[in-house]
Amino acid sequence: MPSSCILLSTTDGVAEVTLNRPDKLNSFTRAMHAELRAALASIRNDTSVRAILLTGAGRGFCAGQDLDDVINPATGKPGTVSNTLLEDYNPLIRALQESLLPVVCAVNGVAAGAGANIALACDVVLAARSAVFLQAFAKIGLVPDAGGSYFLPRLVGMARAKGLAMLADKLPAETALQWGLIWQVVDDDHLMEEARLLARRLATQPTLALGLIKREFHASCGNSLADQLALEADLQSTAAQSHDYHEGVAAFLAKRKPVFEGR
Ligand code: T3D
Repeated sequence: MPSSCILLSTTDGVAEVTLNRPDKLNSFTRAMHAELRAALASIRNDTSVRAILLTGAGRGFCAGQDLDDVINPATGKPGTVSNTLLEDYNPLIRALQESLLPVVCAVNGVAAGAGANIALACDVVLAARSAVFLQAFAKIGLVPDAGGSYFLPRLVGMARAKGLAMLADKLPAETALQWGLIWQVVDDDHLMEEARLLARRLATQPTLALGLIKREFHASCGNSLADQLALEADLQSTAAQSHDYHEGVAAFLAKRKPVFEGR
């Protein structure tokens, strides 16, 4: 039986997805993309799941595209990249961003090329203290993809985004935190424990509202203030119809902890 490139397990409302090609630093082949798509589809169909945790097996998080997998056997040279971008990476980045669930990423080691940008597409990114982020593209004559040219300027500003992409130097996790690229740095030995705690906490929150928060913030990057205010009013009226809003107010008034059901 072929070994699985993606591991999926669900506990306490959290679907933990592990990129699992540790010998190749979890770099992506097309087969691995297909497995990840299937895992995300099964998460979408599982109503018990209220948060996703993405991480990597072994010493790396993800080294981006598997550079062996791009070689056309007939020519011995890299083939066209557009298929894998249009059919694999772009849908993956959109699936992470458009998921109605909060997506936590535990960057357990190097995150390079598309691997770095997959992490940035998640909602809350924790990194091991030893992890590094690397926009490796320019080192092999490519440009940032998998959303890198979208996320980087928005997260760290144009000057740092250009420096990261053009120089393709390793950015240590601590600097990534200082620059606002990620949420938290955790000692290596405690990364998964902290990430699971955080994901489990998110899984007990008002899931519908968290999904709407994602929509609000993602739209804000391209909206005028007037459009954003209108969107807030629209999404707030949806949130206000939820069970969890009624529960939140009732719990506050009764001075007790709310029990959110995610609907
Ligand atoms: O289709 C398209 O091309 C378009 C899509 C593009 C998206 C992209 O992501 S382009 C960017 C691709 N990624 C890279 O260029 C990163 C390549 N990797 C590295 O630069 C280094 O491996 C790292 C800086 C990430 C880590 O370095 P280090 O010294 O810690 O590890 P290593 O020894 O280089 O790697 C360990 C093993 O993983 C090694 O295999 P081996 O020799 O033990 O059998 C290495 O070849 C393998 N590996 C690492 N990255 C990749 C890879 N194998 C295939 N593809 C990789 N990307």
